[in-house]
Amino acid sequence: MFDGVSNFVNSTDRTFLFTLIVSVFFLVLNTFLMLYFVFKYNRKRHPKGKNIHGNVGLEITWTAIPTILVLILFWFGWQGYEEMVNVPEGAMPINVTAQMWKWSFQYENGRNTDTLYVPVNTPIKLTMHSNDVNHAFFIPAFRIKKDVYPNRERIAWFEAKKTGRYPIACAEYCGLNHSHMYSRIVVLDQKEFDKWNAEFEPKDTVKVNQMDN
Ligand SMILES: [Cu+2]
Repeated sequence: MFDGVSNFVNSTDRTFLFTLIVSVFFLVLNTFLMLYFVFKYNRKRHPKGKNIHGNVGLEITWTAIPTILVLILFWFGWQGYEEMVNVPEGAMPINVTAQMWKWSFQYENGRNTDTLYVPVNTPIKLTMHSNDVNHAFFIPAFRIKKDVYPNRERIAWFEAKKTGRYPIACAEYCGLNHSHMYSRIVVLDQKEFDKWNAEFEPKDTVKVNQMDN
């Protein structure tokens, strides 16, 4: 938690932690109250039940507190959503293709890979589509997940903040070998990325095209 591997980690983890704390707090409170009332109002101590008709103060309290909590969660969620859908201008474009059961990535210069290579501290824009069924592109360490469909273009973006290798998974059951649909993202510093990029010669593809003509 809060390791800041991508630009979405801290806001996502903050929302998760807040939800967790609120849930645990009410779980403990409700459990305690339930046991306390079972003990306090059992038949031996209170042989005769009493009818109660409403309590305005209590009703306002148990309406207002959950409403405020839900609105806080909505605010966190909305902020995160806005950040995720607004791709920064000039982000490096990469095409992502999903198919049973692998991911492939295509870069601006035409290079294709099974592993996603990106430079650190650079916004990356993913344009994703599927060749067959529904998949979901998921980088757990980056807190990004997006469904990928065969008939529609899907956009996602992120900015890696630390170099390293992180798993990419498919988060939508897509057939027999869904559980094997893993890949990897390799985040390189700018120098290493440029070196990796220079390994590829787009000329090769140009030659093939010329022959076709
Ligand atoms: Cu899949």
